[in-house]
Amino acid sequence: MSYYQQEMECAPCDKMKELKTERLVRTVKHVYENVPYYRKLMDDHGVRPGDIKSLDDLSKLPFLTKDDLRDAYPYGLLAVPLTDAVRIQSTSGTTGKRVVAFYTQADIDLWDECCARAIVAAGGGKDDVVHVSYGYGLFTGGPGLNGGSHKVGSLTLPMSSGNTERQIQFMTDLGSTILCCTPSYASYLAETIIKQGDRDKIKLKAGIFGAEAWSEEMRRDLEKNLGIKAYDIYGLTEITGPGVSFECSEQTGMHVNEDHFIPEIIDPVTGETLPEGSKGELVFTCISKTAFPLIRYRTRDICVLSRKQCSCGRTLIKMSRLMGRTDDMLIIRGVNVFPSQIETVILKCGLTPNYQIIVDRVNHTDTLEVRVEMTSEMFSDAIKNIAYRENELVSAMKDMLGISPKVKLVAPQSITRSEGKAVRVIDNRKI
Ligand code: DLL
Repeated sequence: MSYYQQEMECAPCDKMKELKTERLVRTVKHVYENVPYYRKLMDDHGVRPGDIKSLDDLSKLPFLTKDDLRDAYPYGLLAVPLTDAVRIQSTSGTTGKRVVAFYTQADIDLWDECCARAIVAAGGGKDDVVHVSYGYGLFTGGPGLNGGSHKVGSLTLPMSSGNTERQIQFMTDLGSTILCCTPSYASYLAETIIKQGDRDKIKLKAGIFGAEAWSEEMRRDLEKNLGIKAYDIYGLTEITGPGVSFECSEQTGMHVNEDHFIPEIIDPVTGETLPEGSKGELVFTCISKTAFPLIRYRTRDICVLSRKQCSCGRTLIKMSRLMGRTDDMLIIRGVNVFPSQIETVILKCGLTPNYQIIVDRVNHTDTLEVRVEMTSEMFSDAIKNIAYRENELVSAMKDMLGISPKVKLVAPQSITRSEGKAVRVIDNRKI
């Protein structure tokens, strides 16, 4: 293994446990002593730093939610003097108060480290040209992968998102080998590369895609269309940004950087900690950060954790591909529907991942409409085929979801492409 931090990535279980315990005990003491918000929360919960002696004691600590972050906005959860913080980043959320996260230089270094692990796991090294098309600025995607790429020693192209023609020009001129962006933007880039006849000019070998839900079918599409191996990467601003977990060559879930972030799975309704292998809400505790170390933060993301041995040699626990969010689950006429299920059906039926889900309420009844773009070949086909394909999609979606949506095939290029996170769902019931 090439990268110096690989030692902890492959650490024996007892060594990792020892490190995590020591860091947990230290972090709990740190927040209790330095953050009045935490002190009150823990006091109200009847728990003192001295009660936390082992990893089993983690469940004694109270949860933290996005509401706490909003209540404490902007400085209420800062655990170091402001003069020690060197950076803020912020969530991409569009509703309510933004959430801001703070970093000391040491926090940035460990974040870079986490992203470096992701790049190395995707086969990156000093000879690579890492093309970062995640947005830069308050969004963590650009700065995170940029820092990781520097740490690995790759040549970094800080492209940010947008200006697709220029992206492709740089990609071909400078021989980008690893593309980092959202899967929806990767899909748009692939579409444009193919349309411009530039497929043979690109030298990409890998993609590091995350920040939004994507399916196995989308992975296969991207791998085929760009001639790459596509790796998932996960993270959230509150915890650090991208690199909380990352995929390796086995591509069966993402290794969590658990020497920095302890994951748990809980029942989202009762808050009870669930055993390994259960599906539930992911909760993280930061154990090595200093400026903004959140304890038992409820992510609202749904997945499964597994310690099954990985062929890559890493012993870091794995989280499955995200199965949705507790808050993006749509309840349509009482049935739970995740946008990712709809995407799976669309791609299985040979269509492109350009779709939109529109939910409404008519006469007190929920309606679900899925607009899917036709491919250009379909568009030039006879109209009767369109009705046939729509019915085919309705029936496949009914099998997957248990309810029948209305499906409308729309003209190619008519659904707005995203350069960052795609907006897939328009829920008019909430307005
Ligand atoms: O999206 C950080 C990031 C940047 C991750 C670049 C990966 C790559 P936020 O804007 O705070 O941070 O959004 C975090 O995005 O709670 C998930 O719901 C979702 N998300 C992140 N990665 C994935 C992924 C960044 N690989 C929220 N698959 C998280 C599915 C993801 N959803």
